[in-house]
Amino acid sequence: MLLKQNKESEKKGLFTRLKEGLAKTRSRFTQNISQLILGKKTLDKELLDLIEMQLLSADVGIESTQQLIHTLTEKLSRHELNNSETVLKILQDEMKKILLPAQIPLSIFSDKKPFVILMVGMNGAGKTTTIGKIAKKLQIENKSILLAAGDTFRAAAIEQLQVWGERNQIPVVSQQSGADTAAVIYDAMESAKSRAVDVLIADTAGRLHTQTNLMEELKKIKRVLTKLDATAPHEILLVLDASIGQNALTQAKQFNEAIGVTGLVLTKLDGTAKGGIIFAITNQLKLPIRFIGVGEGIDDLRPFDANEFVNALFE
Ligand SMILES: Nc1nc2c(ncn2[C@@H]2O[C@H](COP(=O)(O)OP(=O)(O)OP(=O)(O)O)[C@@H](O)[C@H]2O)c(=O)[nH]1
Ligand SMILES: [Mg+2]
Repeated sequence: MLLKQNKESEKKGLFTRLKEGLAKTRSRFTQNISQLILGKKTLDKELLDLIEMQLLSADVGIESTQQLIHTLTEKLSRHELNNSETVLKILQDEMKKILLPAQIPLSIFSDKKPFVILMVGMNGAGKTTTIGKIAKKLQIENKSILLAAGDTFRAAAIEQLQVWGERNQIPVVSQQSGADTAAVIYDAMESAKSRAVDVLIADTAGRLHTQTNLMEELKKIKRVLTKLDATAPHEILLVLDASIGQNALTQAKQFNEAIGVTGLVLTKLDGTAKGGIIFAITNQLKLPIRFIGVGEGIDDLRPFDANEFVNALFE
């Protein structure tokens, strides 16, 4: 009984954090829409036009906006929009429908030993810190973990991972700065195999996507991993900074074309009013969103839940 209560209050606490994390997007996006809808006495085409404008200016994207407006327009013509609350409810339900296909959590398959996660993304997106948070979560699930310090370009990057690893008793395979990334990751993979480690998470550098050699390097890492396990890497996680809005979409397309992304992490949703980008990302990329980041703490990286996300945007 007490355990159940604890679980309930824990869940409530996490939802509150999610709500807090999404405060900026809520205050400049969904709150405006709610006010528009609830403040309007007549539910007509004009109202839908105003909603459409709000959606577009919040980076929701043309496709998702059209989908949302289309549903509302149909219901309006069928006289099914009786009151403001209904409009708001239908809008939220449609938003959940758009996001639901992206709600596929990361699963670690135990027949892959190690299960290899390759972390990619532009510099500053949040790769290294996200590795720390994911590793902690997996450690709590009793999985053994090894990290590969594959970002050998930034001098501080290797140390950042080493310090973190020491603090959390998670081993880190590294070489000196400037070393070949693919070689570091290959070494780490050999080591993970010989130690029968459950999960290997490999960090990489994130230089500008206009420099084609980053993509070439990532391809090389993939090839090298395949030599030790034909099915590796088992997950290529692209970390995207949500606060860059539409640019995140462009980046994602480039990474996906070059190396085939299998999952997304959307970070820094807490620092931005551009949270609407998640609709455009889901609609256009059709990739699972494994985690969303709404702050710097470990609990601020959470598995993506479409219902919870939309509820937090409107509450
Ligand atoms: N507010 C907030 N900050 C975040 C989030 N995720 C990451 N950060 C911060 O973003 C900054 C950059 O994160 P890193 O993990 O170093 O980014 P990176 O992708 O490894 O960057 P490079 O190593 O330069 O390629 C750090 O200060 C993180 O604490 C998030 O969800 N919310
Ligand atoms: Mg890094």
